[in-house]
Amino acid sequence: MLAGYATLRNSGSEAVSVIGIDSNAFESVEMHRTEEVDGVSRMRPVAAIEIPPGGEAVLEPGGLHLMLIQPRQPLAEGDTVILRLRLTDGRTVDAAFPVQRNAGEDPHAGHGHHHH
Ligand SMILES: [Cu+2]
Repeated sequence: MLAGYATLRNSGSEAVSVIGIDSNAFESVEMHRTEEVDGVSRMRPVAAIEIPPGGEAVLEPGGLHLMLIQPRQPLAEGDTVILRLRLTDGRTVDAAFPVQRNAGEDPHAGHGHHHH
């Protein structure tokens, strides 16, 4: 499993929320938030990621992130995967994510390696 990190920007004048993510590159993509509870970090699915008008939502280790489940093909560092973000207003936005090893310290990020 891979974890996805990015900064999502909203240049519009109204808040938008990402309510789902599709990708041809993965069996499924989930949105998660890592929370620390009694010193143990756990991740929980979130239904939406809200981006304020003129603002951004940061997907980062230890916070909001994407779980990229079951790549349809092996991915290597330097590859780019396209994720299609579904927004509350019905729009979709394609975002390109570069594949990196060890993108962060999130305990779940460590599962993102593909061994050949
Ligand atoms: Cu997760």
